[in-house]
Amino acid sequence: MSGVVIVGAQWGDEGKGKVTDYLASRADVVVRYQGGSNAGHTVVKDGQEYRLHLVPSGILYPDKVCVIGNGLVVDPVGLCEELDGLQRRGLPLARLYVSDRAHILLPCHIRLDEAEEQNRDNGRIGTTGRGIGPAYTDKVARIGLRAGELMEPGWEDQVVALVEKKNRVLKKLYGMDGFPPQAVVEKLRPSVERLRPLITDTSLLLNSALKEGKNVLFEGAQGTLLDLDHGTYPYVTSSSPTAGGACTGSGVGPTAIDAVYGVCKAYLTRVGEGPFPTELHGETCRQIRDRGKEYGTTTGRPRRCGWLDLVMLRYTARVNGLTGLLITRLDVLDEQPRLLLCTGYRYRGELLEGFPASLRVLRECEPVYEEMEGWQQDTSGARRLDDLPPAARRYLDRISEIVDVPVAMVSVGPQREQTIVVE
Ligand code: 2SA
Ligand code: MG
Repeated sequence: MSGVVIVGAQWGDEGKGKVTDYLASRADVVVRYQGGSNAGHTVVKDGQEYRLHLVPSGILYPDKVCVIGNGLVVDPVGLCEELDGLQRRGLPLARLYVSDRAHILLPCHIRLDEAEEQNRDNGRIGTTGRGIGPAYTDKVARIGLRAGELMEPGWEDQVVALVEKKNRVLKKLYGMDGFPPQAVVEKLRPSVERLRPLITDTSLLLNSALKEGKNVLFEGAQGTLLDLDHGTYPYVTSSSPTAGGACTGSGVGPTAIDAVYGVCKAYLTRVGEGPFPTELHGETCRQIRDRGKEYGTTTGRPRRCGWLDLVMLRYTARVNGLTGLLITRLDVLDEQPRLLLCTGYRYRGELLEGFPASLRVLRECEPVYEEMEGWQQDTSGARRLDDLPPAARRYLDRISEIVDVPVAMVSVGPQREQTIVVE
Protein backbone atom coordinates (compact mmCIF):
# COMPACT_ATOMS: atom_id res chain seq x y z
CA MET A 1 0.00 0.00 0.00
CA SER A 2 1.45 3.36 -0.85
CA GLY A 3 -0.72 6.40 -0.46
CA VAL A 4 0.74 9.86 0.01
CA VAL A 5 -1.45 12.82 0.97
CA ILE A 6 -0.60 16.42 0.20
CA VAL A 7 -2.50 18.99 2.23
CA GLY A 8 -2.40 22.74 2.40
CA ALA A 9 -1.02 23.64 5.82
CA GLN A 10 -2.29 27.22 5.81
CA TRP A 11 -5.20 29.08 4.14
CA GLY A 12 -4.73 27.66 0.66
CA ASP A 13 -2.47 28.88 -2.15
CA GLU A 14 0.58 27.27 -0.54
CA GLY A 15 1.92 26.09 -3.87
CA LYS A 16 0.32 22.65 -3.70
CA GLY A 17 0.03 22.57 -7.49
CA LYS A 18 3.77 22.76 -8.02
CA VAL A 19 4.60 20.33 -5.23
CA THR A 20 1.97 17.83 -6.36
CA ASP A 21 3.25 18.10 -9.90
CA TYR A 22 6.75 17.36 -8.62
CA LEU A 23 5.71 14.39 -6.47
CA ALA A 24 3.40 13.14 -9.22
CA SER A 25 6.48 12.03 -11.15
CA ARG A 26 6.74 9.15 -8.65
CA ALA A 27 3.02 8.39 -8.53
CA ASP A 28 0.89 6.22 -10.77
CA VAL A 29 -2.41 7.80 -9.85
CA VAL A 30 -3.23 11.35 -8.70
CA VAL A 31 -6.59 11.98 -7.03
CA ARG A 32 -8.40 15.14 -5.96
CA TYR A 33 -10.58 14.42 -2.91
CA GLN A 34 -12.51 17.61 -2.07
CA GLY A 35 -13.57 21.05 -3.23
CA GLY A 36 -14.41 22.03 -6.75
CA SER A 37 -13.47 24.78 -9.14
CA ASN A 38 -12.79 27.10 -6.19
CA ALA A 39 -9.29 25.61 -6.31
CA GLY A 40 -6.70 27.13 -8.56
CA HIS A 41 -3.51 25.15 -8.89
CA THR A 42 -0.80 26.78 -10.93
CA VAL A 43 1.78 24.48 -12.44
CA VAL A 44 4.64 25.46 -14.73
CA LYS A 45 5.82 22.83 -17.18
CA ASP A 46 8.44 23.46 -19.87
CA GLY A 47 8.11 27.19 -19.24
CA GLN A 48 4.36 27.08 -19.86
CA GLU A 49 1.90 27.96 -17.11
CA TYR A 50 -1.18 25.79 -16.52
CA ARG A 51 -4.02 26.79 -14.22
CA LEU A 52 -6.00 23.83 -13.00
CA HIS A 53 -9.29 24.03 -11.15
CA LEU A 54 -10.95 20.62 -11.09
CA VAL A 55 -8.46 18.44 -12.89
CA PRO A 56 -5.68 16.87 -10.76
CA SER A 57 -2.18 18.22 -11.32
CA GLY A 58 -1.04 14.78 -12.52
CA ILE A 59 -2.71 15.54 -15.86
CA LEU A 60 0.48 17.25 -17.01
CA TYR A 61 2.23 13.88 -17.17
CA PRO A 62 1.08 11.87 -20.16
CA ASP A 63 1.05 8.54 -18.29
CA LYS A 64 -0.63 9.28 -14.95
CA VAL A 65 -4.13 8.19 -14.12
CA CYS A 66 -6.10 11.13 -12.71
CA VAL A 67 -9.16 10.87 -10.53
CA ILE A 68 -11.82 13.37 -9.47
CA GLY A 69 -13.01 11.71 -6.27
CA ASN A 70 -16.42 11.41 -4.64
CA GLY A 71 -15.62 14.27 -2.26
CA LEU A 72 -15.78 16.91 -4.98
CA VAL A 73 -18.58 19.06 -6.33
CA VAL A 74 -18.27 19.10 -10.10
CA ASP A 75 -19.59 21.68 -12.51
CA PRO A 76 -19.83 19.56 -15.69
CA VAL A 77 -19.75 22.54 -18.05
CA GLY A 78 -16.77 24.07 -16.25
CA LEU A 79 -14.95 20.74 -16.24
CA CYS A 80 -15.44 20.34 -20.00
CA GLU A 81 -14.13 23.86 -20.61
CA GLU A 82 -11.06 23.03 -18.54
CA LEU A 83 -10.57 19.82 -20.51
CA ASP A 84 -10.93 21.70 -23.81
CA GLY A 85 -8.23 24.12 -22.71
CA LEU A 86 -5.86 21.28 -21.81
CA GLN A 87 -6.63 19.41 -25.02
CA ARG A 88 -5.89 22.52 -27.11
CA ARG A 89 -2.48 22.54 -25.50
CA GLY A 90 -1.90 18.98 -26.60
CA LEU A 91 -2.38 17.05 -23.36
CA PRO A 92 -3.78 13.51 -23.65
CA LEU A 93 -6.83 13.25 -21.42
CA ALA A 94 -7.85 9.63 -21.81
CA ARG A 95 -6.69 8.77 -18.30
CA LEU A 96 -9.09 10.95 -16.35
CA TYR A 97 -11.92 9.45 -14.29
CA VAL A 98 -14.75 11.06 -12.35
CA SER A 99 -16.37 9.38 -9.34
CA ASP A 100 -19.97 8.30 -9.82
CA ARG A 101 -20.53 9.59 -6.27
CA ALA A 102 -19.17 13.12 -6.87
CA HIS A 103 -21.86 15.77 -6.58
CA ILE A 104 -22.99 17.95 -9.46
CA LEU A 105 -22.83 21.72 -9.25
CA LEU A 106 -25.34 23.69 -11.32
CA PRO A 107 -25.65 27.38 -12.26
CA CYS A 108 -28.28 27.86 -9.54
CA HIS A 109 -25.63 26.98 -6.93
CA ILE A 110 -23.46 29.78 -8.26
CA ARG A 111 -26.30 32.29 -8.06
CA LEU A 112 -27.15 31.12 -4.55
CA ASP A 113 -23.50 31.55 -3.51
CA GLU A 114 -23.74 35.18 -4.64
CA ALA A 115 -27.09 35.70 -2.89
CA GLU A 116 -25.88 34.17 0.37
CA GLU A 117 -22.74 36.30 0.33
CA GLN A 118 -24.80 39.46 -0.06
CA ASN A 119 -27.20 38.54 2.71
CA ARG A 120 -25.15 36.99 5.47
CA ASP A 121 -25.83 38.45 8.92
CA ASN A 122 -22.15 38.61 9.88
CA GLY A 123 -20.95 40.00 6.55
CA ARG A 124 -19.30 38.24 3.63
CA ILE A 125 -17.11 35.15 3.87
CA GLY A 126 -15.38 36.20 0.67
CA THR A 127 -16.13 32.99 -1.20
CA THR A 128 -14.75 32.38 -4.67
CA GLY A 129 -18.30 32.64 -6.03
CA ARG A 130 -18.10 29.20 -7.63
CA GLY A 131 -21.22 27.81 -5.96
CA ILE A 132 -19.26 25.54 -3.63
CA GLY A 133 -21.18 26.14 -0.38
CA PRO A 134 -24.66 25.72 -1.90
CA ALA A 135 -23.62 22.55 -3.77
CA TYR A 136 -22.30 20.96 -0.56
CA THR A 137 -25.42 22.18 1.26
CA ASP A 138 -27.52 20.09 -1.12
CA LYS A 139 -25.24 17.10 -0.59
CA VAL A 140 -25.63 17.32 3.20
CA ALA A 141 -29.36 18.01 2.90
CA ARG A 142 -29.57 14.82 0.84
CA ILE A 143 -31.17 16.49 -2.16
CA GLY A 144 -28.04 16.68 -4.34
CA LEU A 145 -27.49 15.14 -7.72
CA ARG A 146 -24.52 12.82 -8.24
CA ALA A 147 -22.43 12.22 -11.34
CA GLY A 148 -23.60 8.60 -11.52
CA GLU A 149 -27.18 9.75 -11.85
CA LEU A 150 -26.27 11.61 -15.03
CA MET A 151 -25.55 8.23 -16.63
CA GLU A 152 -29.05 6.97 -16.07
CA PRO A 153 -32.04 7.46 -18.35
CA GLY A 154 -34.24 10.28 -17.11
CA TRP A 155 -31.35 12.31 -15.67
CA GLU A 156 -32.95 15.34 -17.25
CA ASP A 157 -35.96 15.06 -14.94
CA GLN A 158 -33.72 14.99 -11.90
CA VAL A 159 -31.94 18.14 -13.05
CA VAL A 160 -35.28 19.86 -13.69
CA ALA A 161 -36.54 18.92 -10.21
CA LEU A 162 -33.42 20.25 -8.50
CA VAL A 163 -33.38 23.47 -10.53
CA GLU A 164 -37.05 24.08 -9.74
CA LYS A 165 -36.37 23.58 -6.04
CA LYS A 166 -33.41 25.98 -6.11
CA ASN A 167 -35.41 28.53 -8.12
CA ARG A 168 -38.00 28.59 -5.36
CA VAL A 169 -35.30 29.25 -2.77
CA LEU A 170 -33.80 32.04 -4.86
CA LYS A 171 -37.19 33.69 -5.25
CA LYS A 172 -38.50 33.21 -1.72
CA LEU A 173 -35.40 34.03 0.26
CA TYR A 174 -33.66 36.50 -1.99
CA GLY A 175 -36.27 37.76 -4.47
CA MET A 176 -33.96 36.65 -7.27
CA ASP A 177 -34.87 35.00 -10.56
CA GLY A 178 -33.78 31.44 -11.08
CA PHE A 179 -33.00 29.54 -14.27
CA PRO A 180 -35.40 28.03 -16.81
CA PRO A 181 -34.92 24.31 -15.94
CA GLN A 182 -35.08 23.07 -19.53
CA ALA A 183 -32.41 25.57 -20.59
CA VAL A 184 -30.15 24.23 -17.82
CA VAL A 185 -30.66 20.70 -19.12
CA GLU A 186 -29.80 21.68 -22.70
CA LYS A 187 -26.71 23.59 -21.60
CA LEU A 188 -25.65 20.54 -19.61
CA ARG A 189 -26.37 17.91 -22.26
CA PRO A 190 -23.15 18.11 -24.34
CA SER A 191 -21.03 18.02 -21.16
CA VAL A 192 -22.98 15.09 -19.74
CA GLU A 193 -22.44 13.16 -22.94
CA ARG A 194 -18.77 13.97 -22.98
CA LEU A 195 -18.19 13.10 -19.32
CA ARG A 196 -20.27 9.93 -19.29
CA PRO A 197 -17.43 7.59 -20.34
CA LEU A 198 -15.23 9.01 -17.57
CA ILE A 199 -17.72 8.40 -14.75
CA THR A 200 -16.99 5.27 -12.74
CA ASP A 201 -16.58 3.81 -9.24
CA THR A 202 -13.26 5.50 -8.53
CA SER A 203 -12.98 4.01 -5.03
CA LEU A 204 -12.76 0.62 -6.71
CA LEU A 205 -10.20 1.93 -9.18
CA LEU A 206 -8.04 3.45 -6.42
CA ASN A 207 -8.18 0.41 -4.16
CA SER A 208 -7.27 -1.91 -7.02
CA ALA A 209 -4.33 0.32 -7.88
CA LEU A 210 -3.16 0.26 -4.25
CA LYS A 211 -3.53 -3.51 -4.10
CA GLU A 212 -1.32 -3.83 -7.16
CA GLY A 213 1.36 -1.83 -5.33
CA LYS A 214 0.84 1.35 -7.31
CA ASN A 215 1.58 4.75 -5.79
CA VAL A 216 -1.39 6.99 -5.24
CA LEU A 217 -1.04 10.70 -4.55
CA PHE A 218 -3.96 12.46 -2.85
CA GLU A 219 -3.98 16.10 -3.88
CA GLY A 220 -5.65 18.42 -1.39
CA ALA A 221 -7.07 21.77 -2.42
CA GLN A 222 -7.54 24.88 -0.26
CA GLY A 223 -5.94 24.38 3.15
CA THR A 224 -6.28 23.15 6.73
CA LEU A 225 -7.45 26.51 8.05
CA LEU A 226 -10.21 26.49 5.43
CA ASP A 227 -11.41 23.03 6.52
CA LEU A 228 -15.07 22.92 7.50
CA ASP A 229 -14.23 21.23 10.82
CA HIS A 230 -10.73 22.38 11.65
CA GLY A 231 -10.55 25.77 9.95
CA THR A 232 -11.38 29.28 11.09
CA TYR A 233 -15.13 28.65 10.96
CA PRO A 234 -17.26 30.23 9.53
CA TYR A 235 -14.52 31.69 7.26
CA VAL A 236 -13.90 28.31 5.70
CA THR A 237 -14.84 26.35 2.64
CA SER A 238 -17.53 23.65 2.74
CA SER A 239 -15.31 20.60 2.33
CA SER A 240 -12.55 18.73 4.19
CA PRO A 241 -9.11 19.63 2.86
CA THR A 242 -7.40 17.94 5.85
CA ALA A 243 -5.76 14.53 5.59
CA GLY A 244 -8.84 12.73 6.92
CA GLY A 245 -10.78 14.15 3.99
CA ALA A 246 -8.47 12.25 1.63
CA CYS A 247 -10.06 9.01 2.84
CA THR A 248 -13.72 10.04 2.88
CA GLY A 249 -13.31 12.01 -0.33
CA SER A 250 -11.83 9.15 -2.29
CA GLY A 251 -13.17 5.93 -0.77
CA VAL A 252 -9.81 4.69 0.50
CA GLY A 253 -9.19 3.58 4.09
CA PRO A 254 -6.69 5.28 6.43
CA THR A 255 -4.53 2.14 6.40
CA ALA A 256 -3.55 2.96 2.82
CA ILE A 257 -1.94 6.27 3.78
CA ASP A 258 1.81 6.11 4.40
CA ALA A 259 2.76 9.77 4.52
CA VAL A 260 1.08 13.14 4.91
CA TYR A 261 2.91 16.20 3.64
CA GLY A 262 1.86 19.67 4.66
CA VAL A 263 2.60 22.37 2.12
CA CYS A 264 3.27 25.82 3.52
CA LYS A 265 4.67 29.02 2.20
CA ALA A 266 7.75 30.49 3.90
CA TYR A 267 5.33 33.28 4.86
CA LEU A 268 1.53 33.36 4.99
CA THR A 269 -1.32 34.55 2.79
CA ARG A 270 -5.08 34.54 2.90
CA VAL A 271 -7.81 35.50 0.44
CA GLY A 272 -11.27 36.37 1.64
CA GLU A 273 -12.33 37.59 5.05
CA GLY A 274 -11.56 36.45 8.59
CA PRO A 275 -8.92 37.02 11.29
CA PHE A 276 -5.23 36.83 10.42
CA PRO A 277 -3.01 37.52 13.48
CA THR A 278 0.29 37.93 11.59
CA GLU A 279 -1.15 40.04 8.76
CA LEU A 280 1.16 42.72 7.40
CA HIS A 281 0.18 46.09 6.02
CA GLY A 282 2.26 48.67 4.22
CA GLU A 283 5.60 48.28 2.51
CA THR A 284 6.61 44.74 3.58
CA CYS A 285 3.18 43.43 2.56
CA ARG A 286 3.48 45.14 -0.80
CA GLN A 287 6.98 43.71 -1.38
CA ILE A 288 5.88 40.17 -0.59
CA ARG A 289 2.70 40.46 -2.69
CA ASP A 290 4.61 41.82 -5.69
CA ARG A 291 7.52 39.41 -5.47
CA GLY A 292 5.24 36.45 -4.80
CA LYS A 293 2.60 37.54 -7.34
CA GLU A 294 0.06 37.00 -4.61
CA TYR A 295 -3.20 37.23 -6.53
CA GLY A 296 -5.89 34.51 -6.60
CA THR A 297 -5.62 31.99 -9.45
CA THR A 298 -9.37 31.66 -9.67
CA THR A 299 -10.59 35.16 -8.96
CA GLY A 300 -7.53 37.39 -9.36
CA ARG A 301 -8.10 38.89 -5.91
CA PRO A 302 -5.02 40.36 -4.16
CA ARG A 303 -4.07 38.08 -1.29
CA ARG A 304 -3.52 39.35 2.24
CA CYS A 305 0.11 38.69 3.27
CA GLY A 306 1.77 38.17 6.65
CA TRP A 307 4.60 36.53 8.59
CA LEU A 308 4.78 32.78 8.99
CA ASP A 309 2.55 31.65 11.85
CA LEU A 310 3.99 28.65 13.67
CA VAL A 311 1.14 28.44 16.18
CA MET A 312 -1.03 27.70 13.19
CA LEU A 313 1.48 25.26 11.68
CA ARG A 314 1.77 23.30 14.93
CA TYR A 315 -2.01 22.99 14.90
CA THR A 316 -1.98 21.94 11.24
CA ALA A 317 0.69 19.33 11.96
CA ARG A 318 -1.51 17.91 14.70
CA VAL A 319 -4.87 17.71 12.94
CA ASN A 320 -3.32 16.22 9.81
CA GLY A 321 -0.69 14.01 11.44
CA LEU A 322 1.94 15.60 9.21
CA THR A 323 5.01 13.49 8.49
CA GLY A 324 6.85 16.19 6.54
CA LEU A 325 6.76 19.88 5.68
CA LEU A 326 7.10 21.07 2.11
CA ILE A 327 8.10 24.72 2.30
CA THR A 328 7.45 26.78 -0.80
CA ARG A 329 8.37 30.26 -2.02
CA LEU A 330 11.45 30.67 0.11
CA ASP A 331 12.86 32.85 -2.69
CA VAL A 332 10.07 35.41 -2.19
CA LEU A 333 11.77 36.39 1.08
CA ASP A 334 15.19 36.84 -0.54
CA GLU A 335 15.19 40.63 -0.23
CA GLN A 336 13.93 40.93 3.34
CA PRO A 337 16.54 42.24 5.82
CA ARG A 338 14.78 40.60 8.75
CA LEU A 339 12.03 38.03 9.19
CA LEU A 340 9.56 37.42 11.95
CA LEU A 341 8.34 33.98 13.02
CA CYS A 342 5.21 33.88 15.14
CA THR A 343 5.88 31.37 17.92
CA GLY A 344 2.96 32.13 20.24
CA TYR A 345 -0.20 34.16 20.72
CA ARG A 346 -0.78 36.53 23.58
CA TYR A 347 -4.43 36.74 24.58
CA ARG A 348 -5.36 39.23 27.32
CA GLY A 349 -1.90 38.95 28.82
CA GLU A 350 -1.83 35.16 28.71
CA LEU A 351 0.33 33.08 26.38
CA LEU A 352 -1.75 30.61 24.40
CA GLU A 353 -0.26 27.25 23.50
CA GLY A 354 -2.85 26.10 20.99
CA PHE A 355 -4.72 27.61 18.08
CA PRO A 356 -8.06 28.87 19.43
CA ALA A 357 -11.39 27.66 18.06
CA SER A 358 -13.07 30.95 18.86
CA LEU A 359 -12.71 33.67 16.26
CA ARG A 360 -13.44 36.23 18.93
CA VAL A 361 -10.33 35.04 20.79
CA LEU A 362 -8.28 34.76 17.59
CA ARG A 363 -9.18 38.33 16.63
CA GLU A 364 -7.76 39.56 19.93
CA CYS A 365 -4.60 37.45 19.80
CA GLU A 366 -1.36 39.34 19.44
CA PRO A 367 1.44 37.41 17.80
CA VAL A 368 4.60 36.81 19.79
CA TYR A 369 7.48 37.02 17.36
CA GLU A 370 10.96 35.66 17.17
CA GLU A 371 13.16 37.75 14.90
CA MET A 372 15.48 36.08 12.42
CA GLU A 373 17.99 37.75 10.15
CA GLY A 374 17.24 37.70 6.45
CA TRP A 375 19.72 36.33 3.91
CA GLN A 376 19.37 39.05 1.24
CA GLN A 377 20.72 36.76 -1.40
CA ASP A 378 19.17 35.08 -4.43
CA THR A 379 18.08 31.54 -3.55
CA SER A 380 16.28 30.72 -6.80
CA GLY A 381 19.26 28.79 -8.13
CA ALA A 382 19.65 26.52 -5.07
CA ARG A 383 19.17 22.83 -5.77
CA ARG A 384 20.51 21.35 -2.52
CA LEU A 385 20.24 22.51 1.09
CA ASP A 386 23.98 23.26 1.00
CA ASP A 387 23.37 25.81 -1.76
CA LEU A 388 21.23 27.94 0.56
CA PRO A 389 22.71 30.84 2.56
CA PRO A 390 23.26 29.95 6.26
CA ALA A 391 20.52 32.38 7.39
CA ALA A 392 18.00 30.65 5.12
CA ARG A 393 18.97 27.27 6.55
CA ARG A 394 18.61 28.63 10.08
CA TYR A 395 15.15 29.90 9.15
CA LEU A 396 14.11 26.45 7.89
CA ASP A 397 15.65 24.66 10.88
CA ARG A 398 13.85 26.89 13.31
CA ILE A 399 10.49 26.24 11.63
CA SER A 400 11.04 22.51 11.75
CA GLU A 401 12.17 22.65 15.37
CA ILE A 402 9.15 24.63 16.58
CA VAL A 403 6.60 22.69 14.55
CA ASP A 404 8.34 19.41 15.35
CA VAL A 405 8.01 18.06 11.82
CA PRO A 406 10.97 17.54 9.47
CA VAL A 407 11.29 19.65 6.34
CA ALA A 408 11.09 17.24 3.41
CA MET A 409 11.25 19.68 0.52
CA VAL A 410 11.91 23.35 -0.18
CA SER A 411 10.79 25.18 -3.29
CA VAL A 412 12.70 28.22 -4.54
CA GLY A 413 10.75 29.05 -7.70
CA PRO A 414 7.89 27.93 -9.93
CA GLN A 415 9.92 25.65 -12.24
CA ARG A 416 10.05 21.91 -11.58
CA GLU A 417 13.82 21.99 -11.17
CA GLN A 418 13.69 24.79 -8.59
CA THR A 419 13.11 22.21 -5.89
CA ILE A 420 15.32 21.02 -3.05
CA VAL A 421 14.56 17.52 -1.81
CA VAL A 422 15.81 16.96 1.72
CA GLU A 423 17.16 13.44 2.02
P1 2SA B 1 -15.60 28.91 -1.20
O1 2SA B 1 -15.66 29.57 -2.57
O2 2SA B 1 -16.96 28.69 -0.62
O3 2SA B 1 -14.73 27.72 -1.16
O4 2SA B 1 -14.91 30.04 -0.25
C1 2SA B 1 -14.88 29.87 1.15
C2 2SA B 1 -13.56 30.34 1.73
O5 2SA B 1 -12.50 29.53 1.22
C3 2SA B 1 -11.54 30.33 0.60
N1 2SA B 1 -10.99 29.66 -0.60
C4 2SA B 1 -9.74 29.80 -1.02
N2 2SA B 1 -8.68 30.42 -0.48
C5 2SA B 1 -7.53 30.40 -1.20
N3 2SA B 1 -7.40 29.83 -2.45
C6 2SA B 1 -8.49 29.25 -3.01
N4 2SA B 1 -8.52 28.93 -4.30
C7 2SA B 1 -8.22 29.94 -5.35
C8 2SA B 1 -6.74 29.89 -5.59
C9 2SA B 1 -8.72 31.31 -4.86
C10 2SA B 1 -8.86 32.47 -5.81
O6 2SA B 1 -6.22 28.79 -5.45
O7 2SA B 1 -6.06 30.86 -5.87
O8 2SA B 1 -8.56 32.41 -7.00
O9 2SA B 1 -9.30 33.53 -5.31
C11 2SA B 1 -9.68 29.15 -2.28
N5 2SA B 1 -10.88 28.57 -2.53
C12 2SA B 1 -11.68 28.90 -1.49
C13 2SA B 1 -12.30 31.60 0.19
O10 2SA B 1 -11.42 32.70 0.00
C14 2SA B 1 -13.20 31.78 1.37
O11 2SA B 1 -12.49 32.36 2.43
MG1 MG C 1 -4.51 28.29 -5.14
